[in-house]
Amino acid sequence: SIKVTINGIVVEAQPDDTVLLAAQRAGIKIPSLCYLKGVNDPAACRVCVVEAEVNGVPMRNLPAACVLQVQEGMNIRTSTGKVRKAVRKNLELILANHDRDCLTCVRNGNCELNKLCEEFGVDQVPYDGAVRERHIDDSSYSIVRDSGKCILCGRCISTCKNVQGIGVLDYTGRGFNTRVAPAFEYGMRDIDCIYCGQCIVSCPVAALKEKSNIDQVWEAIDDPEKFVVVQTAPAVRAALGEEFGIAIGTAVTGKMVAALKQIGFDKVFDTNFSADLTIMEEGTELLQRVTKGGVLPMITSCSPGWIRYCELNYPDFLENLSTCKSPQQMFGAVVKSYYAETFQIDPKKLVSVSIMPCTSKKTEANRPEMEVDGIRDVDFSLTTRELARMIKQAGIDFLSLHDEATDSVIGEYTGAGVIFGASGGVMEAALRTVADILTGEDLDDIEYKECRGLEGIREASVTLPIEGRDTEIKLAIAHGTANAAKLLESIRSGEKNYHFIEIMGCPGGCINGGGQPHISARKRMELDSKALRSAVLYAEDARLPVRKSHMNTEIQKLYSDYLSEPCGHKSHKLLHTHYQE
Ligand code: HC1
Ligand code: SF4
Repeated sequence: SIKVTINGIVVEAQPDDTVLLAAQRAGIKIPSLCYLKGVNDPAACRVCVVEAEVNGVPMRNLPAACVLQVQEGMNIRTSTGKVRKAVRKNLELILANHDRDCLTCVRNGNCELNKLCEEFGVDQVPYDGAVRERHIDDSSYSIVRDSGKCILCGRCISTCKNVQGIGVLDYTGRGFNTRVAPAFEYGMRDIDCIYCGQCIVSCPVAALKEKSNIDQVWEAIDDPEKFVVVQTAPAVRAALGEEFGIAIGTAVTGKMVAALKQIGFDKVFDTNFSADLTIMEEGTELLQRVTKGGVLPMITSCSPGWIRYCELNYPDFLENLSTCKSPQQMFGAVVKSYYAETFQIDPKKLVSVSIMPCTSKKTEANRPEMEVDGIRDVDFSLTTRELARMIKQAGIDFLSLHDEATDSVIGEYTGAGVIFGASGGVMEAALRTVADILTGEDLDDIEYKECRGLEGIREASVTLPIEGRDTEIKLAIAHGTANAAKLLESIRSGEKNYHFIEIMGCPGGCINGGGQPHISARKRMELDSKALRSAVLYAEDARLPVRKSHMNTEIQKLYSDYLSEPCGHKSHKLLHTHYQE
């Protein structure tokens, strides 16, 4: 290791550390806006400048700590008058070309620029010239891009290109008029964006945000003619609390249900229920494909970002996709058929709302094929962040809420449904059911640990008795579309073959979806939010009395009273879909 001195403290650093990282390990915070751990280090914002000398010789200018490599004998000062003045000046320059309507900004309260301006005492913007032309693109169902808020840090560009392997955003224009935009300034609707929202969660300001549907949902709740039901995705409970100051990695399931009831939803359900339903359908589909010579590997179809990625980039794999709709859509279809019939509610008066950790779910809910006999499965899909805003608008004191439970007859769920929200969870949930069905037993060994973790691509195999013969079933899991591409290439080339694959569009799965609460770049250096949020779901699974989808009694009743059997005629009409080339 290398010894450097930072603000008089001797710090042990690794040879390839930057000064920013070495300082962070020593508990010294250096401000920064463009740096994002593991994603972006372009020295674009120049807010992380420091004074540096090596063996007593001062370095020229003020180097940026995010790209400055540590050297033996380096002496760094992070808060001299010269540094503070430079930081303030750079912040002022950023503000000069930034829309400053902070009071009406969706990031008010968690804007990283605002926070630094406060910390550095920026109390005026002395540059009063022309500002960049503002362009707001709300052409897609999912994402709004506002060039007036953009500070050109490049975090979204790097995330889209490097993390997701997509690259639809880039710098365009020159000098003062530089902007971040899709090529030829196309609208977000018209490009190969998969609406994953990873660019939103990496944005330090409000240049990227979800397209909000809060107002339509309030309107439906206020309308006495409407019966408004809500479902919450598995991953929401693992992160919603963060919006109310609760530590990352804390479950708020019961409070979330209580808040939804106070907001005024007529019934509160859980997407975990339809995650269990998905396992019944998808598990059956897998067994049919394996025994009847269907297309293999079968690939999961719950993640709409992944589905769009596949449609746009790997159409030769469309036959491999499970025909199952996602749990979000299955839930909507069941609410407007089975539930409506059971309680004799006119499906036209039913409004089905979902709370998702995802921005792509908004686009999925609006896909033309996501309806049955002209009735939409899901009318409005909100992000976790939007739900937090509704809770605040309703004046609910979230922290003091008492836990409440979901409504019946489509509200029960098992541990298998809960873990859908973490990468590998759908695979593990499916194995629990498929193994029981094939062995005819109620197996105790249900924690498939090889499915868990955050490695980008994971492989596993299980041996199961299929048609009287012990058969090895080969499995793979990928999360984040860059990893999905790698996995698909290895299958295309013939290097690998599998029976069953889980792919989620976002790195880490839904717990790290593009609709989840923002985590500042600084926080991301300190903790692993993906691991912490995933742990919430695995802990909830372990606590639940029933942990296998086929043992969900309300799912059993749904089949006996209504659907008859998995992958039967009614299921195909309500719960399965097709894909677009
Ligand atoms: Fe997901 Fe899914 S797990 S896709 O990540 O299959 O969004 O949480 O709701 O639909 O269940 C998201 C999460 C979610 C679906 C389920
Ligand atoms: Fe790229 Fe995803 Fe953002 Fe679209 S939503 S621009 S694919 S990161």
